[in-house]
Amino acid sequence: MNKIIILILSLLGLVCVFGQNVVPYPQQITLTNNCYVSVSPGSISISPSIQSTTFNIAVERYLNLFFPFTNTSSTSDKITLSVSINSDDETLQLGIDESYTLNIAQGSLELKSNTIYGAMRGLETFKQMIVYDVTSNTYSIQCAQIVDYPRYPWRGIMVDSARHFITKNFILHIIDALGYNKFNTMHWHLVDAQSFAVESTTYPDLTQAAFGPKAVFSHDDIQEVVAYAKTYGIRVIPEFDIPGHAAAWGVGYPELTCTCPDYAANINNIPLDISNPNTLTFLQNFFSEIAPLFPDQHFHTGGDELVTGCWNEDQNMVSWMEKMGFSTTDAFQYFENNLDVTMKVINRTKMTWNDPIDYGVQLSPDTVVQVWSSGADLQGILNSGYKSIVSFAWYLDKQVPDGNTHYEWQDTWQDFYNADPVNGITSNAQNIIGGEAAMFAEQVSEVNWDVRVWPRAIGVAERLWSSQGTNSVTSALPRIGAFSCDMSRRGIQSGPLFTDYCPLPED
Ligand code: CP6
Repeated sequence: MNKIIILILSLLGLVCVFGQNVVPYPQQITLTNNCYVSVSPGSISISPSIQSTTFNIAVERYLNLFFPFTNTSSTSDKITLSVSINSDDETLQLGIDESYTLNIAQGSLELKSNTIYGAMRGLETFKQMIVYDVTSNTYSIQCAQIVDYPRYPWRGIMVDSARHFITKNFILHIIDALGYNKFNTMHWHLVDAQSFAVESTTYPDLTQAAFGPKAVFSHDDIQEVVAYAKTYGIRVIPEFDIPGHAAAWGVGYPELTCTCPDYAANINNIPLDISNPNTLTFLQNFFSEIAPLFPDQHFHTGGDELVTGCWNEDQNMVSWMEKMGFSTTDAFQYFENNLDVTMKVINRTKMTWNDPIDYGVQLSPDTVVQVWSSGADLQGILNSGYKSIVSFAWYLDKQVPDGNTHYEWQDTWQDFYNADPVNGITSNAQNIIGGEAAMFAEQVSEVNWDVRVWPRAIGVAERLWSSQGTNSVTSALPRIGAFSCDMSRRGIQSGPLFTDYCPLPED
């Protein structure tokens, strides 16, 4: 009976939210007409083929997400989602297999993947396939066959907890939202000019530059964040932004940073004093302490917006560069080379922003370069053979991206959605390994983080996961709108894209 009502309503166009609402849109989705599986709170159980504590956490999470409205008008037959996972290898690293297939038919729900991480992506899709109908107060899933895998292996958001401290709990909340969007990378911009919020046992005075005694991530906090992220298949990449943006290092250890009165008005301008060999030793010791907390292979060392004018004004730097016969570019090169040695010591692959290359510095060929400047720069960097992460079109702190014709309160999500990494790229596109939206947080704290990031970053999530041809703003609009509503039901303050009705469970 309910099925008939649903069918009639959908024909009338009153309900237009069936099945196709998955975000990011799957690579292949074949829907079966007039076939719906009725489900209701408590009717679905999940049976994985392997025993995995990590995956079980994801299973429990999704069982709690399937039915936001519990006071429904009907019950339905019990049904099991059988999850078969080929490998119990839980290694989480760049390029892991995140593919899955989902088969939804009358009396049979099947999810298949090669890894627990693929199965997690499939659970998210399955959750999104469960559609609540507000009129009949029932849930159903349209029968479908889904074959899905990501377009890019690196899909991230940069979280800046240095401009405003973000509590550990809010970091976990951010990770929830990333997982819902099938992002797999949290790039954690931990230290910048304004604060140093990472506990160090080797150099305890570093946290003199924290905003306050509670505004510090302990080693335990970091381990908890990394472990939590793993239950979503999310890698956590730390960034320590050097040699520029380094003022915070100098609060507890003044000998580490430069003195340049002409530039000091902007705290972002203060770089490390690299003329002192102790600075390099200090960094190596500190990174050796911190790296084990971040098991991912990649380690971001910033490199952006170095103010060489400050180097040219600092007495120690000036006499050292003279002694070495170094230009500021040579000095920068020397520093990046030294960081490469440190990366070998801590067994990590370096990642930087594109700026060293702009300065004429040669990065080691395995460096992952995150491009925040422009597509023209990206093309050159790809041609030089560097694996690249695209960010320039996805600056969440800019109210309106360059060339934008929309207003913040209307359609800026479209600019994020339309920014395909390969736009304007004519060669070596295979060196693009993904992208990241960046939330630099000078004017963002926990108060406005969600609404500044979402729903715009949903567009980035789809751009990085879905096929290149999934690029119609018109067809994405109702789908992403419905998903944004779904996120708000899950406690993420993601705003609407257009007029719609998004009742929350407590309404
Ligand atoms: N902070 C740091 C920032 C920015 C960068 N690095 C930034 C600069 C210009 C824009 C957005 C962000 N706030 N450390 C550059 C990567 Cl438009």
